[in-house]
Amino acid sequence: MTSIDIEALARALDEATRTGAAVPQLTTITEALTVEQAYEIQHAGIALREGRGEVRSGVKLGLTSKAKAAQMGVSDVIIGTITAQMAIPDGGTVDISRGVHPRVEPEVAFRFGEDVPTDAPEAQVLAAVTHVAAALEIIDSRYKDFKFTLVDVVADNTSASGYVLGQWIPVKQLPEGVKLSDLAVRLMADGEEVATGSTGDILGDPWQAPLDAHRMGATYGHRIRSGDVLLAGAATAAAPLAGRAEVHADVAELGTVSVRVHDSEGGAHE
Ligand code: OOG
Ligand code: MG
Repeated sequence: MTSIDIEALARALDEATRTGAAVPQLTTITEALTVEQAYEIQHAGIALREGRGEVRSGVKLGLTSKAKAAQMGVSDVIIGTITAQMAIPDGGTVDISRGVHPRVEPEVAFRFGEDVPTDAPEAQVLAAVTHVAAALEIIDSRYKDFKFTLVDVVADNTSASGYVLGQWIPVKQLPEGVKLSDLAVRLMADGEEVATGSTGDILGDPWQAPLDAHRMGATYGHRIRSGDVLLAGAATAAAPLAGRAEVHADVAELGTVSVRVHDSEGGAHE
């Protein structure tokens, strides 16, 4: 058995995240890499960020929509960690100059109001969710051509790069009859409709996301704490950000969330 240098692989991905220079897929170098080792690499990468002062803000799920899984050729839900430094205020600006090939996706986000123990029953997980919002996630695979296996993308912290949260709505204040499982979603870029879908495309129902995050997190070492944000997953395929100036998502009943795009180095993206 070949030994795998978890720290070295985490450092290589971390370097790519900071410079915008893509790295080869880990699985082309280390074929035998397991999902468990990939999550260890992911956690080691987060530790590097924390060493630079970043603060964990929650978790995200990926590959939760059929369109997305098909786009990436991967078919299992994955979990990653987000930090407060990845957050961009609603209407704020994202600088994509250090991105490899950043993309944006319309999502639904949840917020937890209490810690959730790993052995909590489903009802307790759901009861811990206090708020919901429309969100944009910015993803950016550190691998060349945005190509990866499940193991690769797990090690790469599920391509997490940035996120924008719309107005938080207390779950208890959602109008009666509003079902999160069936809200229209539209992704707009510079006045052009680039994708449409439904919140039902997120795991069939976004309310499945807290349960999956809890289950996956218990297995792979992601705790859910009070105040955590959960990015539930994309409702449509992702759209490239390069060359765009303004992007927003409209989610029926939840509202609009927007971001301006700035490329301070003039667009040397793949
Ligand atoms: C993996 C991350 C996918 C989502 O919402 O499905 C993701 C990728 O496509 O690079 O964040
Ligand atoms: Mg996403």
